[in-house]
Amino acid sequence: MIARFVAVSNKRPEMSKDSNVQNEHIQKNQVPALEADKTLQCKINTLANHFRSQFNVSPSFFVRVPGRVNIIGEHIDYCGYAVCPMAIEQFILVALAASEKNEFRITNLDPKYEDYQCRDFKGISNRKIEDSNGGPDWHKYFLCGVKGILEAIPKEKIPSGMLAAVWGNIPANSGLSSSSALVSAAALSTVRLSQYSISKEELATISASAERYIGTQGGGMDQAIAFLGKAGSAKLIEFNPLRATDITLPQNAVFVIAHSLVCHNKASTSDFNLRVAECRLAAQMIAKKRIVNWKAIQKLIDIQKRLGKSLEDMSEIVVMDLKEDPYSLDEIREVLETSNEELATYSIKSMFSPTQKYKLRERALHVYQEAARVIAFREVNEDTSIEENDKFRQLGSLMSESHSSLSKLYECSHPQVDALVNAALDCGALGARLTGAGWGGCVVAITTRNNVHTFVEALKEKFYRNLDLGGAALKDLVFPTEPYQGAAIYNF
Ligand code: ADP
Ligand code: NG1
Repeated sequence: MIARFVAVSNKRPEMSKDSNVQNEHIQKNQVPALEADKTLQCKINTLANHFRSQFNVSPSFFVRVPGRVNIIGEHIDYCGYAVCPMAIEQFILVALAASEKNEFRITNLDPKYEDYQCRDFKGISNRKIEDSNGGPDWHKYFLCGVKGILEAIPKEKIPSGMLAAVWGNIPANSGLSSSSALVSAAALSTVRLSQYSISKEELATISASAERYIGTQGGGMDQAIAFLGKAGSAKLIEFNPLRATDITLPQNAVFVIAHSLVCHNKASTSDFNLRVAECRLAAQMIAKKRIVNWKAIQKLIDIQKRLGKSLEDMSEIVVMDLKEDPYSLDEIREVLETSNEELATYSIKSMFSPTQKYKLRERALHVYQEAARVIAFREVNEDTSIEENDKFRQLGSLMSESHSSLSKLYECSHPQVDALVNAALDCGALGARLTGAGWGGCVVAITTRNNVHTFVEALKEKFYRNLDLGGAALKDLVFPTEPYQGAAIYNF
């Protein structure tokens, strides 16, 4: 159970300087309650009308949680390494009210997402959120967030029931973190209904664990930036403990998001979990070779710390300790001197075919080199002695190298994503890479403020001209983005 750190009292305490500082700290750590601007208010009103039409009562508050674009540091959060995302303007909005009955009812403004209800709201904490073929139903992501909070708060704080209406404009299955925005919004909605106080960091951590109920073993990047995102600033997100530090990007830098027109639902295939398992196995195989208790090693960062080596040293160790060819399960069992049962408990943790091959060397090399690129990206940004043109060139190269590694070593790109990255570079981007889990989805490109318009128009012409856009507007497929505010609550 998590600690409650805001004591509710009717009596206003005497304020010392110290308690002022403490209160400021507590407020900084809480999800803010904000006033909606005109555009958001419009959406709030539309969602409120839908809510009333479904539930015959008015919502009592709204939560808004943004998607994110990851600028650099892909597929390394679950290995323990820092990443560099920023929250984006697109978001999930939820309208909420408590229900006096022990029920859960959820509806979506978009009719393609079917309404769902169940009787036992309180029982969600004990429910298994099972997977289904072809990807989970949308309401299951919401249930993950609810379940995460119901497990974390005291029993007496559990709300009687919940009525919720959802709307969102983060392109789904596209690497911009629509699923985590939905899970995090559900967690925030539940905690706000319970009137229990939980810091942004704790909410991020609970939401990250809760999303694993859907079946994918992600890191905590998406939920962290959803809560800790800040307008005007990309963040370096570090784990264990979770920390978010501002990254000051060059003032003239603009990041453009472009959709490859290929969608991929992470939870509908084993691709994502296979990468997580390969990284864990790579770390354990290195541990075994270097006489470290392999069962105590879960992440590539664990073995790096245990050996006390630099990231560059780790790349060399990977090449020395792991063979080039993929490993079979038999070979892994032999090296680790273990059984299938132990592998299922300590290493693989998902169901894969017995004939599955594991590409340990390539995956581990990507992770250590990508972690080093994140450090370099931050250092280039902070280095005031680098002239602006050179800074752009270096940042762009790091992003493009990241893509090449994701495509070749991590094999999580897609031919259409590679084509989009190349088109972006041909149209004058200084660097471009896939963002998010991959196997489709979006790319992020870096350009300058002066060139952004020309770049976007050129890319529309070069990449999208002869493609079937499936009814989407070009402005929603390729657009510049700015770092946006993290999650917020809006009273009604
Ligand atoms: P992403 O990379 O966007 O996080 P995922 O494949 O992990 O993509 O998850 C996307 C899933 O999240 C969708 O298939 C859908 O179930 C859910 N989702 C996303 N946006 C919405 C929305 N606006 N309303 C309801 N469900 C949504
Ligand atoms: P997407 O699918 O883009 O939201 C996923 C993981 C992240 C991270 C990235 C790859 C979840 C919820 N998200 O993001 O933690 O591992 O892939 O960098 O699993």
